[in-house]
Amino acid sequence: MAGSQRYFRYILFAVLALVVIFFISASSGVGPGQGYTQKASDLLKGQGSLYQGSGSNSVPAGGAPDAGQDSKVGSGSGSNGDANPTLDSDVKSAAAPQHTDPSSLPPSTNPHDTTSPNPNAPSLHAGQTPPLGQKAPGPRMNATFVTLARNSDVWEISRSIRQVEDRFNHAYNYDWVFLNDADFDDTFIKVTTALTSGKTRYGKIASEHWGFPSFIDQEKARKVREDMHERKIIYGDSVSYRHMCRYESGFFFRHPIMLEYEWYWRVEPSIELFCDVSYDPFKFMADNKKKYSFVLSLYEYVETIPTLWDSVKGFMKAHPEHIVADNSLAFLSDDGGESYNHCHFWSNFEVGNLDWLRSKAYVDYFDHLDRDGGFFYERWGDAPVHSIAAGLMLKKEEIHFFNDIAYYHVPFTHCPTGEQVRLDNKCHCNPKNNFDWNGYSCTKRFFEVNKLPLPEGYEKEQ
Ligand SMILES: Nc1nc2c(ncn2[C@@H]2O[C@H](COP(=O)(O)OP(=O)(O)O)[C@@H](O)[C@H]2O)c(=O)[nH]1
Ligand SMILES: [Mg+2]
Repeated sequence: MAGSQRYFRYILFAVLALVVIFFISASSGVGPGQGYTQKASDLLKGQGSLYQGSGSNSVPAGGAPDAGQDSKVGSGSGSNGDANPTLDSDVKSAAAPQHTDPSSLPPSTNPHDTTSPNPNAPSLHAGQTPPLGQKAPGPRMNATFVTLARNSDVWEISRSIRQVEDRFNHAYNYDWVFLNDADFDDTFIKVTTALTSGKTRYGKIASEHWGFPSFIDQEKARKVREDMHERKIIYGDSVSYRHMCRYESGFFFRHPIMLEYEWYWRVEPSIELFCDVSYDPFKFMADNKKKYSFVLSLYEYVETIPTLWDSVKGFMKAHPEHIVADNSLAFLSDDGGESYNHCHFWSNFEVGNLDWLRSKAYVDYFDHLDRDGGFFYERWGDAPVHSIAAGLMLKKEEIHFFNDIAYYHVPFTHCPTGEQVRLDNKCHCNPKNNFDWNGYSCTKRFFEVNKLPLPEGYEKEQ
């Protein structure tokens, strides 16, 4: 009896030892984003459902919730026609949104801390993207990809999705929201659902968000389109392009489906991603208190926005309370705000914070611009509209340049500066095509305004 008790004690001891070894190895395992994961999981304790409060019961300004094909659920998970669906269980485990409160993080004092790639952050070591089929460890943000598209864009958006999935999302499985002013057809839904690893959702845009507001003089708008057509201004005669720009400027973040999220990554048809994204950009944004980001910047085509800055000045006068002290006015203007230098972040790529776009400051700004009519009497693009907002209403350090996200949208390429970054991230872009240090880019100005050190090796890539 004494002998069998001894054996029992040995076995108990061995089991305990195994449990201890398991916990030690689990907590010291090396994986992408490991440092962040540890820190964030502490922060996440007790905050799991905060994101639900980000407006999911609201309706968009100006009316009833959007009608249409909300929430067709992809990834073979069946479909759900509710306007505010609950996540089904297998999707939930893959993409369970969680909320990190960035304000609880200590402020950074080192400029490198908030650059990407960050040479001081061991957790962001490149080249560690999990192999296809393997999930990245750690929490997920309450985030989604978002694409505005027509049914005819299906094959072009498929190319984009495939690249985003292969380079990043296969390991993270974030949701993907598709928005359209018409009903999505079966082919679009079938093909895009098959390509994405997270949940897909399809929303129809409310007609009041995609049309002429009542205060627009149709005759005046028509004459402008004719004139722009004569002057061969790109998309100058297009009504739908104007609706698109206005929608991206003022409404996509208020679509009922988008109200459920805190972060978005905008993806357009026919883009390319040339490098692995070996960490979670949403989490990077949250952890570093970023609200808006870009990969390419350039000068806007002046003919499309002749009076945009006048309208912005009107807004600044009417709402001085929305202009933050430590802003990026110097990125937008060379004369202290008298005139616009036309620099803007190219908004076909954006990773940003939806709560900021839904803030009173941004909505007041959009409403002011909208009333001035330039979306129809000129051809204001959402890129300068977003950029000016970010430049005036965000603190400098809340805007982020992702050097390590390599990107192409016709006709410009952002290929990361620095050979090691490109090798680590398995990039296939030619650094000679990088637009950043070209005279038509505003990226160098962004670095100057923010007093950031230029990325290593930029001189060789000018
Ligand atoms: N649903 C819908 N999407 C549109 C329409 N026009 C453009 N888009 C989308 O809006 C985004 C910008 O349009 P795009 O043609 O790429 O403009 P560009 O990048 O400025 O040349 C893309 O995601 C398009 O798919 C439209 O009339 N309806
Ligand atoms: Mg495009």
